[in-house]
Amino acid sequence: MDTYETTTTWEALAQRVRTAGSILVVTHRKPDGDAMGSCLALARALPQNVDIHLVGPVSPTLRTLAGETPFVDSESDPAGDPDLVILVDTGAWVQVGPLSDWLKARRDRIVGMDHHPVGNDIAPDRIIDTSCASATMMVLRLLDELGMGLDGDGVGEALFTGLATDTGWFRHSNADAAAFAMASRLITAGVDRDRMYRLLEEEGTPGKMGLLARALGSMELLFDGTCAVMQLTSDDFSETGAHRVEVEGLVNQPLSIKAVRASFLLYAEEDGATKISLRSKPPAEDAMTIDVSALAVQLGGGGHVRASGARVNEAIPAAREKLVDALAAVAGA
Ligand SMILES: [Mn+2]
Repeated sequence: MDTYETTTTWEALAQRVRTAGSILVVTHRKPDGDAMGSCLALARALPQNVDIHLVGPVSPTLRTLAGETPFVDSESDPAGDPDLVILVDTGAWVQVGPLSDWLKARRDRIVGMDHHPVGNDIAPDRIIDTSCASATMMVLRLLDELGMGLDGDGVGEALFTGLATDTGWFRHSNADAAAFAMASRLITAGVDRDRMYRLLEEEGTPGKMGLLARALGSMELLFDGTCAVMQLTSDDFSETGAHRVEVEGLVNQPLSIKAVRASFLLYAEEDGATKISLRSKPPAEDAMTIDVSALAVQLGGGGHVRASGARVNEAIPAAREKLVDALAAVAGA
């Protein structure tokens, strides 16, 4: 990994955005609520022609969130030749996947905003702030710098989506005073919290419940019950009729067990590789803390201390062995 730190100022970043004629927004593959919310907020708020290019899959929920705001969901190169590319909610080559060559050819036009601790030198001008609970918090900072604030239809809703989903609806340890202050500002500006909760959390499918049942059924507790490991095979997806994007959130369930300090979900991707979601609890008295971002990096992925992800180019049993080996070094002592 490259040295990953802030290389510009908000003033300079805002100036580059202000003077660009056309803008393309890109984010990590398989966009989550924060990635999508960041892209939508920029497209809805900025006065220029702003295109959004995503590498999917994009969940039905996030499609609903996008509503009338257009976006492209494709592994092909973006169309056109924008003056400026804004890379948001990631800065890692592995996360932008099929867009890598296209981005490399436009390096001097890329600016970045990210709240992850690990990344690459993709955007020469970037702001990295791991204290931000969500990337949408950084987008709001940019909009404030540009003097736009929350003006624009659906901007507040898009920003709220990133904040709410990346904090687990204000339950995770990153839901700090700044996160609540931003939520307060958004709700004061008219964001309908109840409507957002319904839209994001209560419009799921029976298939997702089926996946949850199978994930919980597969759960094993390792290292004196401190680590929960669950898995979902290709058959689990085909037999429940659930889509891969519907695993979101399932990994958090075992954290409700008192002794569990970290939870892991391995699931089979369509190409046979294994995706691993990693979560851990914040520090507590007399309890071990597990930095899952360090584990994820060992497995070729990355993320935050309490929430990370990795993709291993092997089937579940081999990926699981790698995970448990890495875990033994921190939890098995
Ligand atoms: Mn994020």
